[in-house]
Amino acid sequence: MGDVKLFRTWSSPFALRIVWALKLKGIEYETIYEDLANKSSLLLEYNPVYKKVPVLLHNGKPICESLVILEYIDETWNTSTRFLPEDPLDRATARFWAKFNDEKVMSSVFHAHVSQGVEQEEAKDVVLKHLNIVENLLTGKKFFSGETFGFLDLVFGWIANYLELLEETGGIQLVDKQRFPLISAWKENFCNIPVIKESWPDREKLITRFRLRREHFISSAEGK
Ligand SMILES: N[C@@H](CCC(=O)N[C@@H](CS)C(=O)NCC(=O)O)C(=O)O
Repeated sequence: MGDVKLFRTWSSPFALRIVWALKLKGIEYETIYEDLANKSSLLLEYNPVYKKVPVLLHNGKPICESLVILEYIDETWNTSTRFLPEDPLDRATARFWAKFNDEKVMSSVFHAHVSQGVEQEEAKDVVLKHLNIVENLLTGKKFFSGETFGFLDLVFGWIANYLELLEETGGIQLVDKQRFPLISAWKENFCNIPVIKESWPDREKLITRFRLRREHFISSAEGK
């Protein structure tokens, strides 16, 4: 199916979705690691609008935005297991929840991670409200789409690892087994998949990165 290249960073949770998808589909690809402090001219050429990773290059043609890339991979390499369901209503529903994850869940967690005091308490309430919605989505299911792994597991996958590191480095407690039993059970099922298990970035490196992220945001807010 041609030449596949992935522009990513070692830590991006959005890029990790694509790594998982490519590996699960058994697609050979080359990785190009970007330094976001000094973006390559190729990244700027291939993603001139957002200038972000991930970018997938397939036979020289760029595809940007992780959710778009996931769908592209699923449609292009469609002989093996499909990520998205066949039924149009189920597909639309999956896209709705993917958007909810990216626009609401992730952004509320990132905000709680870099805030302090009352602002952090308020931010935490917003995260918990979103996580309750995610918890309900998992009612009666092993994975987000049912018995088998699918598109939404790739989308919500960051919760299985990044979330606890953001909690640890942000001084907040969000997910525990009592409050979120279904997310906790899903997390275990998800992390047991070999491709997922083998692809997480180095834990200590991520902790250092998240500590720096929090310090950076707090000191810039204090400098205002
Ligand atoms: N909506 C984008 C988000 C990607 C994103 O935020 N990537 C970050 C790395 S985690 C990035 O490249 N940031 C560079 C920048 O903001 O300049 C997607 O789903 O692909």
